[in-house]
Amino acid sequence: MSGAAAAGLNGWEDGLRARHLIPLWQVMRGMLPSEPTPPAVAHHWRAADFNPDLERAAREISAELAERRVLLFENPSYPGESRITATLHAGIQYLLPGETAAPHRHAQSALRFILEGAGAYTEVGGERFTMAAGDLILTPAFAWHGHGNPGNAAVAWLDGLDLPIVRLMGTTFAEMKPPVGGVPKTPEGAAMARFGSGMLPAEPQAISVASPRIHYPYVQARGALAQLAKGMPADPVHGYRLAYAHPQTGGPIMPTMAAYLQLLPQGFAGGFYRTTEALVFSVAEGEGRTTVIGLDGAEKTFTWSRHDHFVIPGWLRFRHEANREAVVFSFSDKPLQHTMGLWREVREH
Ligand code: GTQ
Ligand code: FE2
Repeated sequence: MSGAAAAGLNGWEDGLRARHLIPLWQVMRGMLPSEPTPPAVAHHWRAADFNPDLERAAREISAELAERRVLLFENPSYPGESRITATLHAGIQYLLPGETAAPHRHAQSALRFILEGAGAYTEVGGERFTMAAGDLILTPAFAWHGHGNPGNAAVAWLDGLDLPIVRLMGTTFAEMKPPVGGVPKTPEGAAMARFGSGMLPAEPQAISVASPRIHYPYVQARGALAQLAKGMPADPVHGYRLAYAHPQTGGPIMPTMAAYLQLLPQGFAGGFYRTTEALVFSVAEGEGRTTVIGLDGAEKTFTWSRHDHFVIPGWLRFRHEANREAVVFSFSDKPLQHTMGLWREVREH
């Protein structure tokens, strides 16, 4: 093509842009890389680093004023975007004895993995769920929820929300004031009795997209892992890993987020692995390290212990090792990927 013709073409193409028309042939290669190139990076937040900041937040910011006293984990690749990966929001919520966080509801789904302190509660859809360390408690989309700590020790938990997904779809609705007369109450223990014993209501039930069980106590999940670790072979990548399940479907607990609890036996040296799902990890017990290989081939090793958090964006290679027996909680965006036919994994060992 002659220079003059190219210039004419460029002039026309620039003109198109000014009229909000984009020539796909200029941008298509960038839209269709041969494999995922996540903008997010792997990152590690040490409990020893952020714990003093939670305490300072507790001194300086009342839970009432804050509505939710949360320190968010923001991915270094997304400054100002309050997200830990492209799709997920994560942070530590902290509540002092006697504090409450008023009920509200929103389109976003949430999960809470309890780190510290017992006796606090979350109220979901009018039912109270009492927290113990290591429990998982869900807040399905649009369920009324508030938190309270009537105990005598501070409580902290990991919040995981699908906020960036809902933001992307432009479907955020929220109500910050409960209806007059309050949210209708259900007695404590009802959800567990109906959905959490391995039995289900015998009469036909509508199946909600989120698990109606809501509460997954640590004693049960941890006990199952301990039992498996006594005699079953460990998975070469994940050690002993169980997924929290929707009791009626056997599928993930929520339409956008899956969650797992895994035990890595002492001396475990996992094989390298990658998956399209982005994973946020919370260390419940023990010590170990996770090695991640970035897109640029650079290797990072996170040496972690209890209450540390780290994120592995999708499609980065990683492996876990444990010096001492470790139990690690994680959550991800797998269900949405699975629904869209996008989820993949590769085991490299
Ligand atoms: O506890 O209701 O981390 O609404 C972000 C938004 C927690 C909550 C978060 C929320 C909450
Ligand atoms: Fe909320």
